[in-house]
Amino acid sequence: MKMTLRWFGSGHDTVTLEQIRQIPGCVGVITTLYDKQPGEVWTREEIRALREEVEAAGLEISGIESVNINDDIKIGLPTRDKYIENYIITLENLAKEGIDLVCYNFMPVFDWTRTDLAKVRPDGSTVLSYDQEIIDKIDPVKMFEEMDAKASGFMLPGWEPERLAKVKELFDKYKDVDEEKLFNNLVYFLKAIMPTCEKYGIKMAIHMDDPAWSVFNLPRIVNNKENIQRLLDAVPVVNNGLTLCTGSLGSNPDNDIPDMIRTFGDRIHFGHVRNLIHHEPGKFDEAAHLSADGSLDMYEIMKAFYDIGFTGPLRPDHGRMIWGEKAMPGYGLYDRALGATYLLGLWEAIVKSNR
Ligand code: DNO
Repeated sequence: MKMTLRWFGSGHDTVTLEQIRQIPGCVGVITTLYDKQPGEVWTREEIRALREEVEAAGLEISGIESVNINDDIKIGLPTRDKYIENYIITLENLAKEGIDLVCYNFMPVFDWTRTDLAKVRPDGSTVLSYDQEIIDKIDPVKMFEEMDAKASGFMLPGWEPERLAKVKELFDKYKDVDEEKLFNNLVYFLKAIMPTCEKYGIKMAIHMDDPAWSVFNLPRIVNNKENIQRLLDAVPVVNNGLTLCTGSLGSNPDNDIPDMIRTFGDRIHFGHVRNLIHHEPGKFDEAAHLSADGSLDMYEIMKAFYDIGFTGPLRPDHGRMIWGEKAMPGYGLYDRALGATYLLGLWEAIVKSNR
């Protein structure tokens, strides 16, 4: 396991590479070209500049999160082939710069969804939270404005204003896309890019749906053991793999995460580890990484990663906002650094007790 931290790039992130370098045991960043629109080609020069910046700080790029997928691919429009071609060029350019891990998601319209980005916990920290009852009352067209208004001036990952300015049109474009179509469109995309991934050794790591159920009646297909297994079987090459995200899967208490980690084994290329507190079905708050602070057992999760011989990058996912930090919701330095240290502590204990 390789400990990493997500970094949105200078100009977007309040956290610096120099700070990340000082988190003990953190060897790399998971980053992106944050200004790119889904479907745009990433040039080799742009990727190289990013890589050189990260390496100059004594870190590596351990993977990209995300190269986002254009909606035309998810919808299955004839224009998808052009965007897939662009995606392939981006993958080749990444590979030529030594990057071999790409996280992406296949959620229609909205990426991860929350109803509160700064819910106050009893200790004064703030966290992201989700309440299905609130979602049921929101007009989806207003959803972007709501998220944007709560984001303290930060652009949230996967919530590109340019794309979501046309959210009504987007919903219309998805109106005939059910789960089966979305699944087939994902398989079409994967089959088209796999030869390139196999040639260059690129691991594609799909992110789980967050939360792990349909939001605004949009289809969602990557959120439980059965549908994830179906996806792995539909394109049965190791390069078609997963970002195992405990916070996303864990939003549904029926998901047995350690069991899923052991089941998917070497198809897991990237780990997102985060804790949350379940209140009732459809209602949860994010929490500190510590097992005792939430509903997930971090020891069992890390042990499952150990048992599958996981060697890929793993990162503490969303943290609480603590100690007065002002940063992108979920992505402050302090609590994620605490999370990284805690997860590394669990890992050390697991490794040593297995000697
Ligand atoms: C939110 C993240 C997601 C994730 C994408 C992956 O904080 O978990 O935005 O990066 O869904 O494509």
